[in-house]
Amino acid sequence: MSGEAAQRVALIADAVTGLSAVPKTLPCKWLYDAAGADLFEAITRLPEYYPTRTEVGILTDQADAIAAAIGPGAAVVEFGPGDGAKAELLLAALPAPAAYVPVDIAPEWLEAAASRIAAARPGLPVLPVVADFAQPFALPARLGAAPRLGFFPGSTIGNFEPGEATLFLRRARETLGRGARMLLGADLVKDAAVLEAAYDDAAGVTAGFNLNLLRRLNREAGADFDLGGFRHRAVWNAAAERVEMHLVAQRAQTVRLAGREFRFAEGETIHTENSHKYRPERLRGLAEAAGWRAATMWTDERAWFSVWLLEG
Ligand code: AVI
Repeated sequence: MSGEAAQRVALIADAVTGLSAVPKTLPCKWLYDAAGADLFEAITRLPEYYPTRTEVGILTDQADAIAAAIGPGAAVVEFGPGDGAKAELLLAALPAPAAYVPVDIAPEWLEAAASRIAAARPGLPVLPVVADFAQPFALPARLGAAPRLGFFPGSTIGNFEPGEATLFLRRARETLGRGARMLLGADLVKDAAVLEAAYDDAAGVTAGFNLNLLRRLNREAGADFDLGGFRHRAVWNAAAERVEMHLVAQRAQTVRLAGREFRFAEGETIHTENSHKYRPERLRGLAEAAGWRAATMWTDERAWFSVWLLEG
């Protein structure tokens, strides 16, 4: 089976399971088809979406302190590199990095980061690895004994459930090996209005990103969602300390997918994403439960975002 066909089978299986559940849910990883990836890119530039520019601000303002803490000769292993922009910033700050290893399951996404870093840092070995970074994977033998630095920016950790986040950090520690370190970006708990605006922007880009999931199901899973029949909702769940994205049925309706019928009552939702926000002590506990020591946390002047150096 081709990679694309296997993806489609997995998407249909997840959709059937998720739409049969009570309450209905769909895994957020399916938000990122080509259109979804472009929409996410647009989200990172929105005035309301503070995480990207705040994290970039920390990586820029604290570059000297981060570089001093990490030291020379690090092999930077980035989990899900996107366009590689943050790695470019980090690699420019670090003294004599040994190599850059972007890791992603989608080879076409690795290409963007790999070529960006190859152009920005000629002479630096760029060694892409195609793998599901949430699972253990093998690092290129060419890294030799270079000290490993995992890099997981963007608060993507927040899209995992806390138990999954601990599991991810534990596996990353195994993959990186003894003595490795990890630079981790995590969004912090803050005012609900700031959080909800970041996930429900005035221009409607996040709404488009969420609804694109239904478009994808229509195209790749043969579903017949009426996109006008659903509306985007972002809500801060204070008890669980997470922003939730939902698609809310605007009227009672029935949707067909993979030969089945899924009924929606008016107001019923499909829960499409959780974006967990952390308090520093909670994040520290999570890292420690995964076997890391949370050595240093850098933040911005509003304490909206955190960048952590974890030691193995
Ligand atoms: C990729 N991830 C860290 C984003 C977030 O903030 O949770 C995804 C996102 N969803 C809506 N806006 C951005």
